[in-house]
Amino acid sequence: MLTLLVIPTYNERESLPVTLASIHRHVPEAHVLVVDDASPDGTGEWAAEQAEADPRIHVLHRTEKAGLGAAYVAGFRWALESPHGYGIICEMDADGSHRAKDLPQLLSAVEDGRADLAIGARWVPGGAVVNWPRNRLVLSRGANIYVNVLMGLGVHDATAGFRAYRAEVLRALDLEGIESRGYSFQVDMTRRVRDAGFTIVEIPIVFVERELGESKMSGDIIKEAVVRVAKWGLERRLAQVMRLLPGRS
Ligand SMILES: Nc1nc2c(ncn2[C@@H]2O[C@H](COP(=O)(O)OP(=O)(O)OP(=O)(O)O)[C@@H](O)[C@H]2O)c(=O)[nH]1
Ligand SMILES: [Mg+2]
Repeated sequence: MLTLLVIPTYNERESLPVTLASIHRHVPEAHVLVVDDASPDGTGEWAAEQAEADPRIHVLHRTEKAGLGAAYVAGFRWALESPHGYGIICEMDADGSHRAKDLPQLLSAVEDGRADLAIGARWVPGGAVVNWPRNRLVLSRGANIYVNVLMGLGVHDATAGFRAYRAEVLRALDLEGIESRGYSFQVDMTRRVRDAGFTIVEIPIVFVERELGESKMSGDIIKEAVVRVAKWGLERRLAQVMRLLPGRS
C-alpha cells in the first residue's frame, strides 16, 4: 500500500529538513505532502525545491495561515484526488515531536487490517512524552480526561496528531463539514471515524518536545477545543435522550 504523510507547516524551515530526512530513513518508499500556509520563513520555498528533486515529495502552497485543521482537510483532499492512489494517509507534525521510527508500527496496524485508524498515543502503556514542561503535560492529560468525560470516545489520546488512516476512511467522511481549526480538529476526526463505525487502534509512541522553531499552540486554540468538545458532548447526550423518548426506537 503506498503511503502519503501529510505534514502541515508554518515556519518550520529549521525542523522540516530534519523531519523529511528521518522519514525517508525509516520509510524510504513513503510519499510526503507538505501543506504550507505561506510561511514567512521560507518553509514553502524550501519544500518546493526538494519536490523538484525528489518525486516522493509534494507541496501544497496555501495563501494564508488558516490553522492546522484547514491545512489537513486540504491535504486529505489532495491525497484522495491524487493519481498515485495512496492506500494509507498519515498525519504528522514537522517539528520533530513525532518520531519517524514509530511510523512502521502505525502503518502495519492499518496494513494488516487491525486498524482503520491507527493513533500514535502518548497516554497508553508504553507511550511517553520527553522534555515537556509540567504545564503542557497537565494540559494534554486534562484535555483527554475532559474529552472522555464529555464525549465518551473511549480513546486515551484523542488529541494526538500522529495518525495513519486507511484511505477509504477519509473518503467516507464529510471532510468539508469540518470547521475545527486547531487541536479540536484531532478530536473531531476521532469522533467522526468512530461514529462512521471504523476501528480505531492506539499504538504507543514516544512524543518528543520540539528542539527547533516555535510552538503555534495558543489560548485561542485551547478555547476553541473547550467549546467544541462541550458542544459535541451535549449533542451526543441529547441524541441518547431522544432515543429513549416514547415512540422512538
Ligand atoms: N499549514 C499550517 N500548519 C500549521 C498551522 N499551525 C500549526 N501548524 C503545523 O502543525 C504542526 C503542529 O504545530 P506545533 O506548533 O508543533 O503545535 P503543537 O505541536 O500543537 O504544539 P507544541 O507541542 O508546543 O509544539 C507543525 O508542523 C506546525 O508547523 C497552520 O495554521 N497552518
Ligand atoms: Mg509540536
